[in-house]
Amino acid sequence: MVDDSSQDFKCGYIAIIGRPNVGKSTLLNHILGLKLSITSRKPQTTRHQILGVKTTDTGQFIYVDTPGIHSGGKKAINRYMNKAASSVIHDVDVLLFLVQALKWTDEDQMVLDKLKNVDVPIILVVNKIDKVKDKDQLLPFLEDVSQKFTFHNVVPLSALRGENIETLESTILQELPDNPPFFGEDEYTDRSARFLAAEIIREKLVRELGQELPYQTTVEIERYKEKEKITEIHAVILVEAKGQKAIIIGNKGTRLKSIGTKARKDMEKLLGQKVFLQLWVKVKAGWSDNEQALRSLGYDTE
Ligand SMILES: Nc1nc2c(ncn2[C@@H]2O[C@H](COP(=O)(O)OP(=O)(O)OP(=O)(O)O)[C@@H](O)[C@H]2O)c(=O)[nH]1
Ligand SMILES: [Mg+2]
Repeated sequence: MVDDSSQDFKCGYIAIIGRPNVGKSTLLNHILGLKLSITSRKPQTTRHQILGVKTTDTGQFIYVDTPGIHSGGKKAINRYMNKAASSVIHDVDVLLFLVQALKWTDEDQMVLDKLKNVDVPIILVVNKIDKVKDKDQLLPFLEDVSQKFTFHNVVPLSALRGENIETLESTILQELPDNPPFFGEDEYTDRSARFLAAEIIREKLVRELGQELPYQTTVEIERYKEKEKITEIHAVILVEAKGQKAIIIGNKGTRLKSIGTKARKDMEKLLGQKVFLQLWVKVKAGWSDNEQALRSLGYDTE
């Protein structure tokens, strides 16, 4: 008998777009059921495009998490992040435009203006509905935002609590083209374990540090060696100035130690293996506003 099961199979790319902090990475992690993309309460957490692949019986969803599109911030790193987000807009099959319930800002409008002349179906995802105390306010907001553009669909949900996410996934499936799967069944990202390890450290930094400092740090993996029973990782946290180094190290090294312990635990969960993590802090002045330095640190600025 001929196996024609692949005929009904759908596969395509879905970009998750929006201003910083609306919950793009949280949504991706919830859909995948694992912590792939780093998240925090602070805006501008995600810096790179990252693919998250979910395969079901009926389709393969290739999500692209992106950095929050933002105004202000004139450094090379800001340009890099905005470009990393904007560059995928034309190259996907579906766009998820994330906003926060009851909160429409100038940056949301800026993102929508970018999306308006794109020939890709756009699903408006209204996130964080769990924060809406008075549910009567939700409907007028949904009506109001629906007027702003002819969206293919409007889906209110909570990425954090996992409310209404199945509705979103079935809405997306309808928009995906007929294709065989592009990725293997057990593949869930295009990123290396080395990249993910650096991101985990950056998440702990962003979560641990005050408002400004996270933007001035990046992480470089100097050694990544998989041994039989343990993975050995040496990482350097790069900062812009000497004072920042002292803040990260903390009193008697306590802050760096806590960052290292938390990062190591997450890495062990992700890799399913013991990790030996060594962390250093180094000053590399001006890295965030220097295209060449960014490139050497693995930011693809082309
Ligand atoms: N209450 C609530 N909080 C949420 C929800 N989704 C995300 N958050 C929180 O919002 C904050 C930002 O989430 P992220 O997923 O990092 O947001 P992002 O859009 O990826 O942000 P950038 O990477 O900076 O662009 C985190 O503190 C999340 O826990 C939600 O549905 N409800
Ligand atoms: Mg993010």
